[in-house]
Amino acid sequence: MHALPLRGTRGCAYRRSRYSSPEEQGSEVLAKAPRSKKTAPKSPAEDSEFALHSLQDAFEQDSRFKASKEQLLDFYKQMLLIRRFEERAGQLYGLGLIGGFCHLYIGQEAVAIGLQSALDGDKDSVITGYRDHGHMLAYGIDPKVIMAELTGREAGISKGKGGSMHMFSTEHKFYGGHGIVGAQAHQYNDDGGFCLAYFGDGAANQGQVYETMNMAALWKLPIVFVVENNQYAMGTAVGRSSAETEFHRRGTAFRIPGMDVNGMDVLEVRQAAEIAFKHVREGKGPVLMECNTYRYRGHSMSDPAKYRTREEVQDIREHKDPIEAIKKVLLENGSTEDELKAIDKDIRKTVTEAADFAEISPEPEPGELYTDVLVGEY
Ligand SMILES: Cc1ncc(C[n+]2csc(CCOP(=O)(O)OP(=O)(O)O)c2C)c(N)n1
Ligand SMILES: [Mg+2]
Repeated sequence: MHALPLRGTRGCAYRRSRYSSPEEQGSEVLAKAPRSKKTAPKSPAEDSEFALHSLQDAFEQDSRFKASKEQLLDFYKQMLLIRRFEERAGQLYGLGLIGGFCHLYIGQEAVAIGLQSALDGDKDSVITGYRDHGHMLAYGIDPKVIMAELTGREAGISKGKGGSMHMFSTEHKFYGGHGIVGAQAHQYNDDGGFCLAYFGDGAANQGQVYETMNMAALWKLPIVFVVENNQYAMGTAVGRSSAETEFHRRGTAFRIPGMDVNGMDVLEVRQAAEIAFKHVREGKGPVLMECNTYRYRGHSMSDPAKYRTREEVQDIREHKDPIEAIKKVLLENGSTEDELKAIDKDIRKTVTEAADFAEISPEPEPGELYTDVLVGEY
């Protein structure tokens, strides 16, 4: 069986060498480069106070978000909506109602919900790869519109032209839904917001990711890079494709602080979001966050996932499932099984309505092929 690290809960493994704080490095460095905290360094290279582990240290001191009962319920509902939506999407694909590719987000729900629940919807933007249904649902967008997109209908969020892989909502500052993995960085608009740029463990091995990190750090761009490490890139396990499987360390060369997060725990992800988002909002430059998670289904609907054992998946489902984890917290906080069952029933109804809507909605007119292909501004 492939040894799954599913890290994020272990102690901080950063080496405190030349990137340690001046206090840690001793008086020699202190004498060389005392810097007033008020003066922003011209470039990251001049920042003698840079510490790769700085955010991780703060995170590990208090790594779980203190959610109110209402917030806990909200996280549960949103994660369950993604789960039930994706299960239904899988069925619709099986029935031939979804054409093209279809990549499900089952197992990874805590990542999108933990992070996006901390965004400022008026300012912050999101960009991601093709495994994007969950990120769209995290905005609270009507599931009908998303399901209609999957089935290529006019009522879909990209008017049926994007399908599963290319969903956009400029209204929500959600810029995709991209097939070319790893090219998901976003330029600074000087609007006070920041960009959450998701990519996978496989995408993280491409050169342009590091070109992007270099420029983002040099220009101190407000961006949080999130590696959704779901342990596989198509059929290749991380350990077989990545020389450095601790993706949060990969910003070291650019002086981008890293965070190692348990992506199966929505409260941890949300707490990490609080710390990382504060950092970028304060103009301190990019953060590289690794969320350790797992996808239960194959890479796409056409992948039988023969490269791993059923036991491996079952083990994660039984012991690490993000929805079961939040359910446990809710039950400990006074929710009842009946209450949670009623929520599930409601969500199933919403998803059935979305699927019915998608099935009966008309397809776009052929003329739609020529609209929104090139945009003047966005
Ligand atoms: C630039 C580029 N190279 C290769 C591909 C083919 N491809 C599609 S998905 C994928 C694996 C991506 O894995 P990962 O980044 O871990 O994302 P996950 O599917 O696990 O969410 C590859 C190599 C592509 N779409 N774009
Ligand atoms: Mg992956």
